[in-house]
Amino acid sequence: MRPSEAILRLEVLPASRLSRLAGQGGVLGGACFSHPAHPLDGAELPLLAVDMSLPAGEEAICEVWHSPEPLESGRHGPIRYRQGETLLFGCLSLDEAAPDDARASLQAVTEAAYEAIFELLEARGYQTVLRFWNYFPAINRESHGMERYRQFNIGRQDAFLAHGRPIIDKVPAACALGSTGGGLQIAFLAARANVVGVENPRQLSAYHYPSQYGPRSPTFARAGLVRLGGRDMLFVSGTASIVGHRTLHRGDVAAQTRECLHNIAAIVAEANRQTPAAGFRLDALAYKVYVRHSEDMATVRREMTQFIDAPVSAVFLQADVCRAELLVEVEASGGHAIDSGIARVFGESSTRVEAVE
Ligand code: 3EB
Repeated sequence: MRPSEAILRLEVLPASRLSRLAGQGGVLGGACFSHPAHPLDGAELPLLAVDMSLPAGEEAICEVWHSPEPLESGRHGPIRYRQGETLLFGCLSLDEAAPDDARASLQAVTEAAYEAIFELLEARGYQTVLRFWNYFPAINRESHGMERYRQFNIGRQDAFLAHGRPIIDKVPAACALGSTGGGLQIAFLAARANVVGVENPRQLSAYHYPSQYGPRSPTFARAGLVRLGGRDMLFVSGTASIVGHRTLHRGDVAAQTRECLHNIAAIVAEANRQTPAAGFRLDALAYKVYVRHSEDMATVRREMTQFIDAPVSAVFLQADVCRAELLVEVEASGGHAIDSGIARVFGESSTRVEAVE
């Protein structure tokens, strides 16, 4: 199967080449990252413009999801979405406004955002989410006597509960990172298919974290496993230097990067144990790497190069991670087609990578 025919394909491209997508069918949607946020004119497509810095000298970059299914666009409240027969991609940006009750504004806007998403998915007959991406500014700042990431966790969990969704075991893969500016931004990929949650034997499931990390445990699985168009696909959540529920290697970004990758390797092994025929491999995944301090980019890239030891697609971004002592977080996905026509390849800074089948 050529990548253009794969039921789902991830393309990583510079924002300057986005316009060439406009006349092209088959775009579900995606997200672009730059500082400041890149103005996106193709408003017809659900493309999220996220204010997030890249390594010095790198161009604004976009992740775009493609599907060959006949697609149609729609809006539901604040959500822009595009769907085919089996896949739906949506995104929204909401400004924080003080609610008319005692809730923190981020908690309230998060709950409203997730409620809108679940309403849309219920209306369109998409019950399963493969992946959520959550971005909002000042993720580690305190207000209302609580860190904002913890406020976000309350709002997210309340929306799951309000829609009768489970908050343990059968929960979607996700990530939550601090953007440089803008409101709450969420992107999601949903499917008309059964998704199986994958947990990491090295880590306590996040939905069982003890209350020292906040009054509500975060509602996400370590990974989601799905079979679509005859292919097994894996969506690995943001993964950090956490073993059990504890942060390891405080202040040591190289060791934290290695721990992240050990965790992803454990998740991949667990996914392969659950679906032996899938044969997921670390060197066949596409990565997104969030580094807290831009001066640590080179160290993180070096550690990833040594660990993975193969050219893979990897987007590096500067972002705050959801525990103040975490310096790096890595997410990944695989099993879908990957077309990384750009740079961000280990070892070299601008090599063309062939589409991975
Ligand atoms: C962790 O393992 C690191 O709240 O959606 C990773 C992935 C993290 C997703 C989320 C948070 C989330 O707890 C943080």
